[in-house]
Amino acid sequence: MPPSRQTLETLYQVMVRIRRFDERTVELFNAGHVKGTAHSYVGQEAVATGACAHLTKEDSVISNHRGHGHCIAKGARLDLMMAELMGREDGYCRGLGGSMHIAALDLNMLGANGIVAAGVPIGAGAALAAKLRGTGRVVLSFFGDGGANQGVVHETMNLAAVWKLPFIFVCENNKYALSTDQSRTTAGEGVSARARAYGIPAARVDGNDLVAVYDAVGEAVARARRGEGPSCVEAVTYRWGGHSMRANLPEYRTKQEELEWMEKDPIARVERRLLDMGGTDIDLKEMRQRVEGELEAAVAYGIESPEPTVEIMEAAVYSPHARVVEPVSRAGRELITVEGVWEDHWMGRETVLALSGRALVSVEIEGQLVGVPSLLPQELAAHVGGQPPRVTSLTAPGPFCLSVPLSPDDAPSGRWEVSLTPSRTFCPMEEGLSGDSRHLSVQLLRVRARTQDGREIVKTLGPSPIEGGC
Ligand SMILES: Cc1ncc(C[n+]2csc(CCOP(=O)(O)OP(=O)(O)O)c2C)c(N)n1
Ligand SMILES: [Mg+2]
Repeated sequence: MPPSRQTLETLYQVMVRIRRFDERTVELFNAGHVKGTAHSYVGQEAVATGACAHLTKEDSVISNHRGHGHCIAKGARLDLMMAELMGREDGYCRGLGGSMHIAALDLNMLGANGIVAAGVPIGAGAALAAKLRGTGRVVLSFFGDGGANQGVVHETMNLAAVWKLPFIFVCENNKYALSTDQSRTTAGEGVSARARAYGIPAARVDGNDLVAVYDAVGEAVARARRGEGPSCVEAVTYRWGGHSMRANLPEYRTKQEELEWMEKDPIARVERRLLDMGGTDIDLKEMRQRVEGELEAAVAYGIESPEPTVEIMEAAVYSPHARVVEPVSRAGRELITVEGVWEDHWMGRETVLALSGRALVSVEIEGQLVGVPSLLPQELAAHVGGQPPRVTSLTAPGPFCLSVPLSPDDAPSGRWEVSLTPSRTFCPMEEGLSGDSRHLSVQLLRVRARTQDGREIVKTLGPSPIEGGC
């Protein structure tokens, strides 16, 4: 059934929100506010809007790299999206994901995804969960014409059909994958023909016509809710901008082609429909102005939001280590995962001091160990000039003072290199540590070098220096 005037007005505003959001994003990207990169959805607004119009909050959507329109159509907040694009703490993913990883789980927006077509099997997993739990929810996955050629799309079509999943494949065929024309990469008649080969009903529609998309996806959603299985909708459309805001690709489309598609502007088409249904230019203007106000507030929200703290970032990078026995390593030792990480960490933190200039007779290094409760003298070895470990005297664990005698043979080139290396592997489990190697480090605080002529050169270092010179 075609949408009513009221529905069309609501959908018109969604389309304008999408367009203005991405037009503003380009400006913010050029001004350095939007981090990483972003892919504009301008030109394709009818697809996300018409498709998501049939979904409830409980239904899921899974997106791809060109995901802003999908998020907005699913009801995402512009301010949280803007903050995310700007890498700010108040963003949907605390500023850690950026444009290509926006997820709004409260809306069952399961995430954008930078891996082409990766959302398709994940979405089918969500559809399988919905089916097994009998929730009556449906899942809709967006992917591009380039994504359609990924193997996972075929695998997913096969299983979705076999298991009759409540799943809708929405392929946005915008004619290009990066700079490559679809005709150069796609055999046969494209994704809808392929879906039919798996017994999945498929429609190829004008993706710049909101009502055509609305009708086709409406049927697909109804079929999924009846328990009859997946459908595929291929929406033929066009992106007005370049592949991404950062992409610097050679010319691959003609100006004429771009202009022809801009004349098929999906928003202008809805405006004409609304005017035919009795709407006025004033109504349209009011709706656009409302969007403008919301957008400006969203931009201000993003700019005012703080950058995520190191604690937020760390918490997203590290996860608790599971005690898993790994196969015997090449060195013939059996390491559990955490030991491997720990050992690797030590190796990565080898600290080198480069001293040059006068002839030195000794160097004393003061520092502190972080994350290691105790250390025996022989466990922290000093190497001088790449020679075998040198016996050193180490006083006190925690803050330590390491004294290294030197001889002229150690630095024939006049450059003295002293590196500190823990000489054994630390097993956090055995030492009663938490198993979290994050805070393990050797920090150097001060170096005192004694010269042959009896002088002392002192260099005070920062809390975690790698190199210091006297
Ligand atoms: C698995 C994988 N291969 C390649 C890329 C690089 N890449 C990013 S976007 C893109 C083109 C995708 O084209 P399409 O699916 O048609 O989506 P569109 O950009 O046209 O919306 C490619 C090849 C990637 N991100 N992931
Ligand atoms: Mg494409």
